[in-house]
Amino acid sequence: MDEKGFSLIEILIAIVLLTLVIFPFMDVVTISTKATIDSKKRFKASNYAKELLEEIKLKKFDEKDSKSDSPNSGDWSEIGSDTGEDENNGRNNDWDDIDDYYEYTEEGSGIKGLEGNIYDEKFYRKVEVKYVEDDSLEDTVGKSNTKKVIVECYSIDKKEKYIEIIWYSKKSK
Ligand SMILES: [Ca+2]
Ligand SMILES: [Ca+2]
Repeated sequence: MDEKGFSLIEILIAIVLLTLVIFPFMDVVTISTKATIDSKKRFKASNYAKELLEEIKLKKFDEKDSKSDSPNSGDWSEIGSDTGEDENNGRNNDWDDIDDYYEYTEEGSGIKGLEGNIYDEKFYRKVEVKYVEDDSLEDTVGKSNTKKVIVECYSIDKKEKYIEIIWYSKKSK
């Protein structure tokens, strides 16, 4: 055997050792790459959800909420968009109060801008709006001076919910 070269056994041992060293490392790389992609997606999703909530926050508490009259809880409108208000005209054109966003969904389309233009097909948002008890914030069947708004953002490929933001809008009598 040539003392200066490597024997077949030595080469085989070297390959086995390299494999043992490299493979776990590759796993780590794969996992951390996945984690990075995931956290980037989560970051995007949370921004989309916040963006929509900020839009909702700019709206009136209720359809009947105006400066000219001062309605109390019994006079508030039913949850949902109101007569003549069509989402297809763009959220910003027709929707003027918080609960117009009731059951809003971008599932099947993707993130939509104010005028209905789709700008990210990898995510979608959903909104729920309901009256809750003013003090306990528990769900209520009647009307109250508090509305609960839930904005969620999902990834379209995995149907996974990335974020859910809850906001309570309170209207003093
Ligand atoms: Ca409205
Ligand atoms: Ca409404």
